[in-house]
Amino acid sequence: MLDSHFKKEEFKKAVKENVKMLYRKTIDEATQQQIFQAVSLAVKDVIIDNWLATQKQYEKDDPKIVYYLSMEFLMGRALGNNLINLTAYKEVKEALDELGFDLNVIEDQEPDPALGNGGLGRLAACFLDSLATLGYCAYGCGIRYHYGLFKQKIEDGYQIEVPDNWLKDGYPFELRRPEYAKEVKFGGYVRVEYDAATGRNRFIQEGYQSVMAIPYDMPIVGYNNKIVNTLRIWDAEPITDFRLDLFDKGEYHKAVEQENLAKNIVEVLYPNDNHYAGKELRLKQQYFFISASIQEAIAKFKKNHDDLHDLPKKVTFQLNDTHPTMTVAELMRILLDEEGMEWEEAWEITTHTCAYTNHTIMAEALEKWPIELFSKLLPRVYQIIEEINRRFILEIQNKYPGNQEKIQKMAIIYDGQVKMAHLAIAGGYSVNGVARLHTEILEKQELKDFYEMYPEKFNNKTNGITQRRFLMHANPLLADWITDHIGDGWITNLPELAKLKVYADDKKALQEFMNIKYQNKVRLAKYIQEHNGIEVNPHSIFDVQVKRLHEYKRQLMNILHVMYLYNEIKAHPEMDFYPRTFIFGAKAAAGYRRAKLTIKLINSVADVINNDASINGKLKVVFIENYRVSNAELIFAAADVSEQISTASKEASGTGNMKFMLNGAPTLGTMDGANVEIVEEVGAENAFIFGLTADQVINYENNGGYDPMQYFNNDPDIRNVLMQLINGTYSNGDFNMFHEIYDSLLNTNCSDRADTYFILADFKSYAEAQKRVEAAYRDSEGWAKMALLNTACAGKFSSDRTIQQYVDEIWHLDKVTIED
Ligand code: GLG
Repeated sequence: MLDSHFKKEEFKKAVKENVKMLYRKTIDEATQQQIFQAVSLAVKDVIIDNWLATQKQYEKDDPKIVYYLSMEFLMGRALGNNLINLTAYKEVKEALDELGFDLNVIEDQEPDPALGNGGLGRLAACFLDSLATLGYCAYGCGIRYHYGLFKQKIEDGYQIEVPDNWLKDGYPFELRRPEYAKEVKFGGYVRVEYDAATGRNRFIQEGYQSVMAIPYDMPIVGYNNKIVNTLRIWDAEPITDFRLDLFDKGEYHKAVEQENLAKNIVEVLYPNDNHYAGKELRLKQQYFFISASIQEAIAKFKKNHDDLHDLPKKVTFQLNDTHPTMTVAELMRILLDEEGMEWEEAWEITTHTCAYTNHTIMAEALEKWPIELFSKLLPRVYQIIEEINRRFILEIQNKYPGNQEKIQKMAIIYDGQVKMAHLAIAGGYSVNGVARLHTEILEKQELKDFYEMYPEKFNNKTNGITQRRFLMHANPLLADWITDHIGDGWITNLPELAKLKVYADDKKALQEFMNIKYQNKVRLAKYIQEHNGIEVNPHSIFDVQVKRLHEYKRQLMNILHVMYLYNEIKAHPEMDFYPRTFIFGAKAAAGYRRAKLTIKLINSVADVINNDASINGKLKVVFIENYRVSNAELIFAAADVSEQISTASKEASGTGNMKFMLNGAPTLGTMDGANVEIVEEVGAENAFIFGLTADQVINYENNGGYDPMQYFNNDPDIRNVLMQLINGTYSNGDFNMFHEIYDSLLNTNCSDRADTYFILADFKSYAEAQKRVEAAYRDSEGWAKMALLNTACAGKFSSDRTIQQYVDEIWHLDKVTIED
């Protein structure tokens, strides 16, 4: 494809032309940002041809479409990834070299579109990459937040949130599509009108406010197949055609409100991961993008099909968590009110078109909306949900006559609240978890009643990641080395990595493998030096935990263990200790106090340890500021040890765990989420597993009997570390600074049970697993083998595999190829 689309000289010319057209400058006068814009436009030009061709092919083939509906798409930078998928990366690098520019530096000019928080949003981005690469017709549908996830600054060890104005220089890869604008209505009331012609009631929303949803399209380039799919994110604009002269003074005020509604609605992404805040604006955001997306999907369907009863044959709406669950009611509204269908037929269509993915069992993440808020904002949608609920309760009563408890537990509306997960399950044909263990817990525990009622709806889809970004782009040295040894089939067929197993005993290959790791560590060390001013030793073990900061992920256990190691080194200076660098990266939700205090603790411990000359650099602690997709790529490539230490049962899957594995870092972790399947693939001897099992944790939670104080009383190491939280060791003598953390582990004067996440229960087995890591690392050949086997066994964790399973078992899409 390169030959037909990419000619180096033409490309260089295009860049020069773009600089001239855009900035009235010659290329040597342009800033790096301007070069980035010019290069991106030249790349977009190539993409647009493929984009058009793809749409033509779709029109011709009329394949089934999946709409992946998600409040979050954590895309990361597009330029490098697009070049990789166009198979033009190396050529463009050369072309830019010849012009006197460094592609890496140009890539660094791109803002990191952070329209997501963490795993859920990044999964959506990986899925889009795989859908395009596998040749399936898919649209991502989301929101064009003007401010993505905040940028994190660390000041005096504390997290400071800085707004992320990612659109300030203009984003070259997006395309505004005003011709597809949709009106979305909020508030007002529903007038019921009898229609004599049909003998039915009509429901008309009146006295509402509305906004226009304007789509912006971003191209999603498939790997080397000319397919370009679309991520469609909706912006909001005020309805412009209101005539001020028609408004008397009172209504002028209304018009301004309408304008503000548009401004506010897409302003900012809520910075919560695995936690639901229950804000009205969030509910507005949900309905805004769902209404626009579903209206558009129906309009598109109607363009070339005349019977809406065929919708399930041609369309699936995949709900990424409960955030888009409004889809069920909005689709019903359109079918009933706008298409004039009867309830039964509308319900039949809806329940064969919607499918729901659950991403967490954390109770605080479950969305429940107060009836008053919901019905006021969305009066007609609420009526429909009431009717869905009424019929659903009848169904429960039919199945379990006289069982009031079932109704209490399963109703969609109960106790003054609308329960979005229940609506998603009742209103769709599929419910999936994101790793085998997670799906089992849903079936046996969290969604037990629903599983009993609809076992056929439940299925598992273990998450995956795209190797195009997280190996090819993130780790070019390793990618090339792999291709030299086993060919490049792995780029679109990751299980081919298994061919690397023959090198597990090949000394030369192992040496090369570890040498690449070393070079990646040097690259990261340079980044850390530049960004943190900390010098780290690339010969030390790089032990990494990067992910959102959350108590269940237990960054706290990690740093408490670092404190323990430091105590050991101080107490036994003669002890043989392999140098370690503990690397953290994590954003905490802006309102999550305890998580933010944990960041402060990590930085305070880092301060003390990094400045203690007496330990001869044996221990370093680094907190990487503003962890995000772009620096994640550097970090995964450089990691020796992958910390996946969540309380068993709490991490639904994890995807960072897979990125580390792919880049040759063994997992140090609990039997949680997809760690279970990672260990199954690579073998327990090539991972470091510790801690309570999910069953043990659930058993404590259900039956009680956990007493953290017992560890404090009986274990002097643990006691020492905990006392250091309140004796000023890491707070310049301030006893109070970390008292809350101490209390959270031991005291029940906090609202929740002490040590909710079983840190003290797992501490010793974690420390012991860390000892095994050290011993294993000392055997450099054994370690190299383990690292290489992790890469070789990562084949299962491609999002290509995950998507193929969604296609085979849920979506049933048709494969498309672009004809020349
Ligand atoms: C979740 C979970 C992760 C999961 C991710 C993608 O916490 O364990 O890997 O979604 O399914 N709420 C999340 O970010």
